[in-house]
Amino acid sequence: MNTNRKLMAEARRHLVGGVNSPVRAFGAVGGTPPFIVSGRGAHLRDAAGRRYLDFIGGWGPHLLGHSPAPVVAAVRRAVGRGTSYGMPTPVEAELAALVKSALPSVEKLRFVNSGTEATMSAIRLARAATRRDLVVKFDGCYHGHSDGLLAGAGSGLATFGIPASAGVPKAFARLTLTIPFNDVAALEDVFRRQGRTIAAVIVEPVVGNMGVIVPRPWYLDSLRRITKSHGALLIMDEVMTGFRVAWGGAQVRDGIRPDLTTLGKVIGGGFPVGAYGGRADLMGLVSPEGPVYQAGTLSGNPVAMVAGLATLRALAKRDYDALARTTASFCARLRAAALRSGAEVWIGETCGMFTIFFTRGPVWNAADARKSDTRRFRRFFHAMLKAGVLLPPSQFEAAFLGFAHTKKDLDYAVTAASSSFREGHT
Ligand code: KE4
Repeated sequence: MNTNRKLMAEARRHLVGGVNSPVRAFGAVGGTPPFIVSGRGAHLRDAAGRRYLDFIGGWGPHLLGHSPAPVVAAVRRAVGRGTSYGMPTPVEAELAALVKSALPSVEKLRFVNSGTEATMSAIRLARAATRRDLVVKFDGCYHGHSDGLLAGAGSGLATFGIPASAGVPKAFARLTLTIPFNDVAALEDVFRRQGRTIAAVIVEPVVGNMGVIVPRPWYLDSLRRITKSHGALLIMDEVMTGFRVAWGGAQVRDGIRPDLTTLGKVIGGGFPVGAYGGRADLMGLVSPEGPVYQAGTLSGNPVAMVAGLATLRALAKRDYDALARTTASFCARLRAAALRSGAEVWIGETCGMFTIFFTRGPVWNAADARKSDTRRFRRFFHAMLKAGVLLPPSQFEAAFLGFAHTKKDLDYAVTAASSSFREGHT
């Protein structure tokens, strides 16, 4: 039995599915995941010594690539002084100030340990601030695994949500309305019916969790206008897009000012960090200043804060316009390769992230994305893996491209994709 299979057999003895997050188990593509032992730049190495060109990037944190020198050095110094104190440390305010300097809508913030904690807390805050209970989310968007956000679309548009996971009480799911992304009529309809009871709309400003689906040009403006006119808060979930699609995230790039923002992934540089923040009058409702309780033993952990600070300081010097151009030209080459091989694909892309949907497209929402041929994706995924290119193991996930991917890496990926499109085509 090969090394990764042996490791998976052992892992399964102790860990559910052998993993600590479901997508890593390769359920959607089959086979055994590589057990990774090291990462450097855009490459990973598994326990069998195999090297991979990595487009998972830790699911988003590694915009600088793996083990970036300034982050490793900063963490080494920090961890030698201690790991966590349960008391305030200077570095927490330093990182918060840097985050605020990039996102003007964030006047005050709170660090937590994951994107899930960030969105869960932002929703509790929105409900307290508006004294309303309902939350609107979008089909295909994922905001972490808190009960209320594991709700799917009910029978018809804008009907009350139904649980999207076992263990979520119907009563919780009913408080979440799920409607299609990029559909202003559906948004207007839900506000016409429930406007006075909607506390907030939470949105991925570029959807990454259905594969990459970009907003239509007018969509986010409509979202801002409609929420404002009904007294509902707009929560922009930038856990994935924050500090990735632009230094200021999608909100600065696309000129939308949300009431609250959630962050994660990049801001921890690979360490467990999430954050929620926004208007000072709203954040002032959070304990200890206000009645909204939220807490965390390791929130603002100094080692994680140092990793985040070193990461953002390095990113502040990088050229995001160049990364956007690199992403666009890479995706154009993938489209051309697919066309040459006769594979019908739609590629959703934005700076630093992309998804190859095996469908003619266009893909403007989750229903479009679900038309993809997941068997074709599975064959393509494994052909790329055989060539040493590691894509996210699901048709409905974003692939991540960062500052560590060199021209040589991307040339190699295009060559591998050309033959993988052909293989998948048979
Ligand atoms: P975490 O709790 O996983 O740190 O963050 C939840 C979350 C919130 N909001 C957005 C927009 C997210 O993308 C995520 C988490 N993203 C997934 C990737 N699809 C994490 C990967 C995983 O679940 O293992």
